[in-house]
Amino acid sequence: MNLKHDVRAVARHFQIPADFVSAEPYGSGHINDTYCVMVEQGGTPVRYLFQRINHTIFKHPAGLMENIARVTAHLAAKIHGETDSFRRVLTLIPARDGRPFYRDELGNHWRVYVFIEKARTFDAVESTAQAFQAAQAFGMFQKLLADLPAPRLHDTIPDFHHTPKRFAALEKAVSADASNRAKLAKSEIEFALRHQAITGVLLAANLPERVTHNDTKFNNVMLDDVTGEGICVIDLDTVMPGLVLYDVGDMVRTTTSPVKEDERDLSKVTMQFPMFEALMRGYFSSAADFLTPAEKKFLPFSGKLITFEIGLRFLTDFLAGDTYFKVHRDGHNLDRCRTQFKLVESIEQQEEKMNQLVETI
Ligand code: ADP
Ligand code: GN1
Ligand code: MG
Repeated sequence: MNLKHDVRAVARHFQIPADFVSAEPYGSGHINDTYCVMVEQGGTPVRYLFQRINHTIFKHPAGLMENIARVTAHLAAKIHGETDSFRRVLTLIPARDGRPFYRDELGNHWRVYVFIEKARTFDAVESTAQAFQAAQAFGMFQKLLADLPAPRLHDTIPDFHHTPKRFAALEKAVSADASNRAKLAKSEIEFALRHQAITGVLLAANLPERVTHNDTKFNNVMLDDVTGEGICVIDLDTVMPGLVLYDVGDMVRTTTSPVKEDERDLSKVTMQFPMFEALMRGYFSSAADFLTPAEKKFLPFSGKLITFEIGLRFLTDFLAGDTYFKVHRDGHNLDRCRTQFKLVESIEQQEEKMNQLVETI
């Protein structure tokens, strides 16, 4: 297969005592370039996960990797001795020079992880048990990182979840209309403008800053093939100081609708209440002891806000000409925006019931 990058050459720069066999593009992430690499170690095939960090989006890859090295070391120390501990946290393979990444001659930054075997990610949720497991794993991730020693982690993308700034970026993209696409997204733009009032709510609520994941998409947790357990939280580029509600909101966004983020049949997009309930129960099973009453109160709202925020980002990128998220077809970002806004509506319709549920858990 003809790959975009010479992964075999990259592999030589990591501490992998084995012969390179093959590499293939892997996963469905929107940001990095991911490869599954097969090597042969003493006659046995072994897989590794290679990633090229998107440095257009992550401007300081070395600082980002410093975050990831600290976070994974902290998690590994905490779960040391548990069954299967080596599958419960991402493990970085150092480069030959001992750093947690390799910078190639083109300026690309590469990292390598141990491949988590016998587990997989899903782009759409299939059962309440999966929703419970994902939320429990993300809650545990936050809990284990609550005592990460100083210094503060780097902000890998400043204001990542600053919804008012995301809203302002949309307004700018609408007036610039760089790709002459605003006429194709009239009702979505109107929907966005109608919802401006919700953008500043969490920022005004004076909630505690914690170490959070910030990209808790359902496909960023690996579920064990045999037990279904949420075994490992992955995609750590955005682990940085944030609000736990950003994580909860993104779980609600990606784990309550039965279809993928880019589904075109909007009649299928809906916030399934049993999935929300499973998420909340899973999240409380690991996070209940550190949540404050104010954080708890905003759990359902966070689902609406983060779904709206990502919808804004898809719409902004559509208007700007698809410069941020990887797209695979015309109108892909607009399709993604539509599912998000449909989900916001579905959450609005059920928000009272969602609030009532949270009060009873
Ligand atoms: P992106 O930022 O582009 O979303 P991810 O880090 O989420 O990239 O990786 C993309 C996909 O690769 C994941 O959804 C997952 O299926 C797979 N993956 C990532 N890390 C590992 C790993 N250590 N072991 C096995 N699979 C992995
Ligand atoms: C991106 O990397 P990935 O595909 O897990 C994005 C998230 C969005 C998500 C939408 C760094 O996540 O913020 O919510 O797409 N990551 C970054 O699917 O922007
Ligand atoms: Mg991902």
